[in-house]
Amino acid sequence: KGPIGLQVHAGVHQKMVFRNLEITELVAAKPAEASKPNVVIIYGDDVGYADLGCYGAEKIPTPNLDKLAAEGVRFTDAHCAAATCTPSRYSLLTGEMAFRKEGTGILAGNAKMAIAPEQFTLADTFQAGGYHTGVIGKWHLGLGDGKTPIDFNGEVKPGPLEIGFDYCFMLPSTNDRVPCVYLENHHIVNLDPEDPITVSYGKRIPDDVPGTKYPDGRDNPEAMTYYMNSHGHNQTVINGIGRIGMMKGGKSALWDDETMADVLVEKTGEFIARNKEKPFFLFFCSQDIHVPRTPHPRFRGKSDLSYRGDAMVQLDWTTGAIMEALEENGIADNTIVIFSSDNGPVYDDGYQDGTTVKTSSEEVDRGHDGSGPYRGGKYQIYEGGTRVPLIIRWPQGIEPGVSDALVTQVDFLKSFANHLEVEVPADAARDSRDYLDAFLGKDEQGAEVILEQAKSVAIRQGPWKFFTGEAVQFRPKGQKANPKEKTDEGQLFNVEKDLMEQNDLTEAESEKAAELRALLKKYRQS
Ligand code: NG6
Ligand code: CA
Repeated sequence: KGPIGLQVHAGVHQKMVFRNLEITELVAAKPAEASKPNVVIIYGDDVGYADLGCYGAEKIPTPNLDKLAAEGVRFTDAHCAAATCTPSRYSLLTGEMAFRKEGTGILAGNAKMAIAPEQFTLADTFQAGGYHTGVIGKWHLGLGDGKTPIDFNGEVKPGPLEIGFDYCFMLPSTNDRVPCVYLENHHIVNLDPEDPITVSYGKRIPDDVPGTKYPDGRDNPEAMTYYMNSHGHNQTVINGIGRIGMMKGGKSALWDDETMADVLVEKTGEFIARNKEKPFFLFFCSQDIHVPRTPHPRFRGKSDLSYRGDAMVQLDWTTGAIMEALEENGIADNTIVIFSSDNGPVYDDGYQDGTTVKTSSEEVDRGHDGSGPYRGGKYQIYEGGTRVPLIIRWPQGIEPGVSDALVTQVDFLKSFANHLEVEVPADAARDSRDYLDAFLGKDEQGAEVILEQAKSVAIRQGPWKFFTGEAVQFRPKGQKANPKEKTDEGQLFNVEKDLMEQNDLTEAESEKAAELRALLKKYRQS
């Protein structure tokens, strides 16, 4: 039984009935109680462990994030579920590791929704707990049912509203993929019906209506005036930036890359003001610092790096602006604010944006290493791929501090569900466990084991880490594979003593290796 007398354990049917109950009315007049703090997740994109000052960055000023950390718990061994975006977000929202489900790899901009409407999600958890729920920013989890093509000119669904969110304002996919327009609830914002959108991944779109097609970087590289691509990203050119995928039409609806952070912050301010009287859950997904990095001109030159560092300064500003909105509405102290990232850092991810890269497996930008002392980054099974910043601030419920507890975002769902006394359907969220005490800084231990996904899957247990197979999912042009990065026998590292995962201990610690091999196999098959 939930706190307001509702049960949500019998799957689809009950869930639908539950959704039809118009939960917003039930709780509308009730301000958030201590037992029901608002929850805001500020989710960075490709933000590495050491891209924040409070995690060691020296070339990127992040005063707002540092303040958040000083007032909350800063985690040193927190993980996203996967080393790329779609699987990581899938796992956070469903409490299930993405390797268990097809169609959860990096998705195209017209891919079908990775989460099925009948799946129970983190958003459902909050709805069932009497919260109003919203998602603002980058989505990248697909849209539509896959049976009929997504109709970007009509009702775009199923989408977030069909999996537990009451409101959405978002980029349908990513900032480097078409369509380059905002979606609010079921409709593209500012779309002129006389200029419909066509989207294609694969086949070129015929240029049959004069004036509706954008340049294609493959025919007109000179159109890529913002900066050139380095790999991929040379199809439709919008705002001088080459994108992945083809699009025509929708001119009046196009986003402006440099004001994206401002737009998302504005929408967030409105969401917070609208919902300040009721408990709410907001999943705020910044496009920063994913490519193309296009910080507003007021942030240019504000880091000692280039676009990448400046985009991080913009994300820090965004965080400060969201905190300010909570303050202005008088709810900052009873809001759990969570800052984290969907995967580790990457430097050249497809554009020549001035991020300097040393072509080895350990990349750095002008001496700035976004994964700090850890090995690797985005696309990689090494710690840099999934060990990300995690800061949780909640003045009414958390003592500030630093925690070395081992935690993973896949555990958010059950942790909040138990806190809100929401029953999760038996077959849902099977990788999620209740570690709320660890998230609130009250348990220094955290999880006994966690899984980390890249191309393969790794298991972490205390200082130990074991994985088999290919360690690196994608290498930028010019980066050679190191034969040691692929092993069928598996590799065992002690990530506390050997932060750079250099000394494979499968032989020296053969018992531990055998134990973890068996445990990993069990998890993968369960
Ligand atoms: C890759 C893109 C990369 C980025 C990534 C997804 C190329 C060559 N590379 O396929 O630029 O978009 O997908 O990033 O196109 S993520 O953070 O959303 O997972
Ligand atoms: Ca990402």
